[in-house]
Parts: sequence; C-alpha cells; structure tokens
Amino acid sequence: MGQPERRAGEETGSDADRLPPGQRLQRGWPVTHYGPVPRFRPERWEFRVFGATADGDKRCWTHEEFSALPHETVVADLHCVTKFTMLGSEWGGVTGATILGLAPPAPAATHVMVWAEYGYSANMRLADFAAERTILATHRNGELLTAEHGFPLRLVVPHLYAWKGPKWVRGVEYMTADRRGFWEERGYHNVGDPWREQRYSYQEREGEGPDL
Ligand SMILES: Nc1nc2c(c(=O)[nH]1)N[C@H]1C(S)=C(S)[C@@H](COP(=O)(O)O)O[C@H]1N2
Ligand SMILES: [Mo]
Repeated sequence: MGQPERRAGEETGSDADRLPPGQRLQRGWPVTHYGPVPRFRPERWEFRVFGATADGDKRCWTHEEFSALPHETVVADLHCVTKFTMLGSEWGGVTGATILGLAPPAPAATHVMVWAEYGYSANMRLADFAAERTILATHRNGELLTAEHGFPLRLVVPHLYAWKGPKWVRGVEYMTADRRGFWEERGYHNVGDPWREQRYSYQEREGEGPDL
C-alpha cells in the first residue's frame, strides 16, 4: 500500500498529522483579537456584498434575512499565526459558495476583502472564499458564537491562518485586483497558508502579494 498523500488542511489522520509546521495543539478555545468586542445591534446590522458584482449592484441582508439563508456545517481546524491550533470544530453557518451563488461576482473579480466591525479586514483570493469549507459561521459545535468569538458572524477559512477569518463580519467586497487587509498591511503574509508556513510578509515571493 502506498503512503497516503497529505493535503493542506486535510481533516483526517492523527492529531500530529493535522498540525501545520511550527504549530502546537491547543485544548480549549482562546480569544484572540485586536481592539474591543463590538456590541451587536440587530436593527442596525446588515451584511453587504459590494464591489465587482456581476450586475454592478450591491446586495444587502438584514440579520433576519441572513438568518434565513441555507445553513450548513463544516468540520475545520483553526490555526493562529501565534502558533496555537485548535482541531476539529464543527462550524455552522452560510458557506462562501452560497454567498457567491446569491450575489455572483463579475468575471473580472479575482480577490475578495472581507470586512468586519471597526474596519478590520482580510483579503484572500476569490478561490479561497469559494473553497468548499469556507464558511461564515454563526455556530460552533452546535452553539451560537459568543460575542468575543465573533457573534453574530465570523468567517472561517480552514486552509489559511485564522487572521484571515474576521470575527464580527459585516460584508464582502469583490475586487478585480488584490489589496492588503488589516494584518496583511502590518507585516503578515498576503496569502497565509499555514501548511507552507506563510506567516510574514517578508517571506512573500514574487506574485504572492501586491507591493508593500
Ligand atoms: N474582527 C477581527 N477578527 C479577527 C481578529 C481581529 O483582531 N479582529 N483576529 C483574528 C485572529 S489573529 C485569530 S487567531 C482569530 C481568533 O479567533 P478566536 O478569538 O475565536 O479564537 O480571530 C481572527 N479574527
Ligand atoms: Mo491569530
């Protein structure tokens, strides 16, 4: 029998196999973010898709409307660039693919910026947002997210470092060129693949990010 091939972010195998290089296992769920925890005001909350949409229009969902979108679950690990990894959470919510289906991007769109409260943002390739297990999560392990973990909505992109998953998400901007988000402007890698240990922007190679 041949040696099984290990693919980035694969959710099978032993715990050690699921740990990207330089990461250590974390039991429990630490809280990690920059700045204060925003207060959720349901009547003012909306989720917006804007930028390079197929029809040029913005799309907007109230909290009630967003809550009625198709709910799915994915099992995925969380890899923080500060080196802790939390394995095997079940995230529930609306997949990136669902959003892309409901609000299609223009053919020229190549990247997205995911926007959160207080202007936090994270950029990624459109393909990262469209990936099978990318999910705008409302729940973890069947329970509603708590405020400090991103309630009412956070992004989980299992195959990228967790800073690429904004908590308190409010919208997605479709972009026809790459642009750096909050941490990507502040020394973190533009792509952020934990399996390639793409932690810092000085590691970026030609084509991996816009000029700094
Ligand atoms: N809005 C916002 N989202 C954020 C962050 C942040 O500073 N602000 N930090 C990111 C980082 S670096 C990590 S590791 C995860 C941590 O998620 P947790 O606090 O639920 O463990 O949230 C990410 N999402
Ligand atoms: Mo992080």
